[in-house]
Amino acid sequence: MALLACTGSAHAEDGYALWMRYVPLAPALAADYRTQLGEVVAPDQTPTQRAAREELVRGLTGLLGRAPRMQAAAAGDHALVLGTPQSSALIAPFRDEMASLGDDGYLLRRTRIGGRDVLLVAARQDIGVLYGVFHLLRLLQTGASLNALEVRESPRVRLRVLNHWDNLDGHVERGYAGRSLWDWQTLPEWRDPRYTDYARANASLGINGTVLNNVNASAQSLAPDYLAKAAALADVFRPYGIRVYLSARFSAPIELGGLKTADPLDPNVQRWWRDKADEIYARIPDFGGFLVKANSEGQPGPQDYGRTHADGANLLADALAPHGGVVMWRAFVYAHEVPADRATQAYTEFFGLDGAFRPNVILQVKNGPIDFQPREPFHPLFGAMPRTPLMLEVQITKEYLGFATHLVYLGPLFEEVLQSDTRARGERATVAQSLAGMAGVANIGSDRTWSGSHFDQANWYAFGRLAWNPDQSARDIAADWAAMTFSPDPEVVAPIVDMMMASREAVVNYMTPLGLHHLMARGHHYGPGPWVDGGPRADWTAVYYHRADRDGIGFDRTARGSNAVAQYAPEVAAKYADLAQVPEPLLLWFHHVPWDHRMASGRPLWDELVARYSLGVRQVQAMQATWASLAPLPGNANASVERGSAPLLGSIDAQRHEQVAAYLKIQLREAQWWRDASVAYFQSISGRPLPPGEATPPHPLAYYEALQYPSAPGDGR
Ligand code: BDP
Repeated sequence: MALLACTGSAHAEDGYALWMRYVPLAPALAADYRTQLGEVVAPDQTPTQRAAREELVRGLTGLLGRAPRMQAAAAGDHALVLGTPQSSALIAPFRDEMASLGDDGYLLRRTRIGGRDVLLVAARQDIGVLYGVFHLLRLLQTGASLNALEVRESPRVRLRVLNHWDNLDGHVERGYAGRSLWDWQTLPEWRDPRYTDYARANASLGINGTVLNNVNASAQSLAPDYLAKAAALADVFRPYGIRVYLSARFSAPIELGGLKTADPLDPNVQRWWRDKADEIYARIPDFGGFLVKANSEGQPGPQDYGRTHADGANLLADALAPHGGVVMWRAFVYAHEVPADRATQAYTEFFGLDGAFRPNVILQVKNGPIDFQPREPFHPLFGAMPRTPLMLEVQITKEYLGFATHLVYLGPLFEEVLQSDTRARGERATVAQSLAGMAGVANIGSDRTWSGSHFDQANWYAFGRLAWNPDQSARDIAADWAAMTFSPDPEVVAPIVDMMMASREAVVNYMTPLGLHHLMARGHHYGPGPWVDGGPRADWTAVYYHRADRDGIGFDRTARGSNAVAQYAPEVAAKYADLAQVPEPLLLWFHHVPWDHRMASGRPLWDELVARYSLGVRQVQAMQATWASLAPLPGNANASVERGSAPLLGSIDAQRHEQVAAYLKIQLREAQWWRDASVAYFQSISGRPLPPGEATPPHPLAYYEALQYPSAPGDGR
C-alpha cells in the first residue's frame, strides 16, 4: 500500500490535477464526512448528469479513501442527493424555491426527507447540479463543516469566457505554457482526453465559454474543415456547460468568400456572414458567437470602408441573432494616424456609439486604458456607456508581469479593477456591478502544469471564481486555491496566501512603481526597457509613457496635458487631476512631477522611486523565505501523500516545492535586473545621486541597454 502510494505520487504532483487533486483527507475527517454523506443518489440519463456523477465519484473516492455507494433511490439513513426537479422526485418539491436561482444556480442543503438525513445538490438545470458538485467537493477539500449546510449560489455575470490567443499552427501569442492545447492537426478525429480535463477545470469554476483562436485571427478558422474541428471540441465541452466561440477576421468575406469587399453595408457581405452563421450553427447548434478585434494594431475592420465600429459589430450581430449568438466586439483600438494620448483613444472612439449597437453586441473592454500593465486605473469606458452591455477583459497570461516564471497572484489586480468606483451618474457604481461578462486571456497551454507554473494555476482559478461572483475577495479565493492545490493544513495555507497577496505589489515595485507603465523591452516585453525609443510609433516606446527628463517624470494627463482625466466621471476626474488627492500608486500615470516632489513617506520622489525598486526585490526575497519554510521535511519526499494519514505541518511535496523554488530564483534574478537597469536608466536622466544605503547598479546603463533576447517566448506574430 505504502509502495503504491509512493509510485502514484511520482507523477501525481506534477501539477496536472490542478485544484482537483482529491488526495486523501486526514482519516478522522474522512470518516466523519463518509458518515454524513452516506450513499449517493444521482441521475445518469444525460451527459451532464453523468459528468456530475463521475466527478463526485472521482472526488469522494480520492478524498474519502473509498468509492461511494451509488443508489437508484434513497435507501439508507443518510444520502447525498443530486438532481433537478425533472431528474429527481426527491428534488421536485424544491422547484418553487429554486425559481430565483436561474439556469446556472444551485442549492446545497442539509435537510431531512422522509425520516432520512439528506444533503441536496439541487438545481433547475443539470449544469447547476454539476456546479453544485464542484462546490461540495471544494468544501470537502478545504475541510469545511457540512453541518447545517445551506448554500444558494447563482452567477452574477452571464458570460464567463476564456480567450485563447492560439494560432492554428499551435503557437500561442503571449503564451508561456507551451503550445496550444488544441491539436488542430488531429482534430476532429482525435479527441485528446485532456480536452475533457480542461472542461472539468473550467466547469469547476463556472466558466461557460471559450474562444478557441487568437484575436489576431486567421480567416481560416472559419473555413469548413476548421469548423469541423471546432465542432468536435464543442461536443467535448457541451456536457460541462461550455460554449465555443471563434475570433472572426473582419475581412473573411474577401479571404474565404472571394468577395471584393468586406464593407458592412454591402448586401453581398451581409449575405456571406448570414450564410457563414447558418453553416456554423448547423455544425455547432449552441455556438456562442464571435469575438472581434477590428481596426486595431493593423487588423481589418469597418473603418477600412469609412464605416463605424457599430456598423461592423451590427453586421455580425444580425447574422448571429437568429441563432441566439452574440458578438464580443473589442474596444482595444488605437489608430495609427492619431497622435492623441493612446490612453484616450478607445473612449474617444466608442463613447459616442452608446446606443448604436444591436442588443446582442457586447463591448469587450480591457481593465485599463493602455494594455494589461502591472497597475492601471480602470478603463474610462466603464460607467460611461449605460446603453451598451460591457464585458471586462483581463489578461491571465502574464505578458507584462514576468511571464510564467514570476510568482504573481493576479487576484488583487482583478479585485482592484472590479471594485473601482466609476461614480457613474454621481453614485457608487463599481465596475463589478455592471458587467455583462468577463473575459480572461488564458494562460493555458500544453505544459504539464497547464499554466506554465504551479502558481499561475491560481490566476486561472481566481479569474473563474471572480467571473462567477466579481465581489468575492481575492484573499478568500487564494485560500481556497492553496488548500486544494497544496494542503488544507492552515500552517501551509496561511503563509502561501500571504505570499500570494503580497506578490502583485512586489512586481509593481520592481517593474513599474508609482503609476509608471509600459517600461518593458520592445516586442516580446521580456525584461526592462525604460530606454526604448524610436521605431514605428511613439506609443510603442517606453519614453512616450514615462516622459522622464532632467526636471521630473510622469505623463501629464490633467487638463494641462492630454486631459485623459476628463474621460472619467467628474468626481473621479477631480481626484485624479489633483496632485494632493491622486492615489500615490497612480501618481505618475496622471502627473508629470518634479524629482523633489514630497511623497507621503516624506521622501523626495527620486528617493521614493529608487526605494520602491529596491523594495520590490526584497519582497521577492521574502517570498523565497516563506517558500523555504514550507520545504518538505527531511526523509519525507512523499509528504503530500503521507499527510493523508499523518499530517506533516509546514511541508508540501518535494516535486512541486522544487520547481517553485527554482522559479523564485529566476524571479529574484530578474527583479534585481529590473531594479538595477531601471535605477541606472532613470539616474542617467535625473542626474541625482542614489539615496544613502542604495546600492549602485553593478553594470553601467549601456550594459543593460545592450542585452538582447530575440528568442523570448510568446511573441506576437
Ligand atoms: C497586446 C499584446 C498583443 C495583442 C494585443 C491585443 O501585446 O499581442 O494582440 O494586446 O489585446 O497586449 O489585441
